[in-house]
Amino acid sequence: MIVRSTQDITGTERDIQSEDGNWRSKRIVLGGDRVGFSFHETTIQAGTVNNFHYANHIEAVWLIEGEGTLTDRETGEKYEIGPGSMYLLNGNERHTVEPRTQMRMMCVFNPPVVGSEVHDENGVYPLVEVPA
Ligand code: 9YT
Repeated sequence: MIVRSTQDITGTERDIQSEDGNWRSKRIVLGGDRVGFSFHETTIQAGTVNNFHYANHIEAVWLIEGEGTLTDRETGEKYEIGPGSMYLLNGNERHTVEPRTQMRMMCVFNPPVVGSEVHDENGVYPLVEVPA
């Protein structure tokens, strides 16, 4: 069994800030834990525009706090999301998150994020294998 708390993660290499300062993510479970998924708490600043594309990963997001607009850039469809909303990127969709108030969300990635990934210029994470 693994037990962790926010205090164990805050300020460590598991606590990631985006280069533009728009979001911060605490990576609670990572590939190195060898359970087949990673689990993150992400906060995104109000008033920001965030283009994401996880080309190599499926992501589920459960929004706990904050509200704003989610745009599926594959279809142009827009969704108003708030506490209790979930979105599942089961088609590796390019998408944009625009919080009107600060969002806090719990995110699951399959395959797991290993921890060293940074977004490339397209907002894509490379697929990084967990070392054997
Ligand atoms: C909202 C969202 O896509 N979060 C993903 C996780 C976060 N960007 C991270 O941990 O890198």
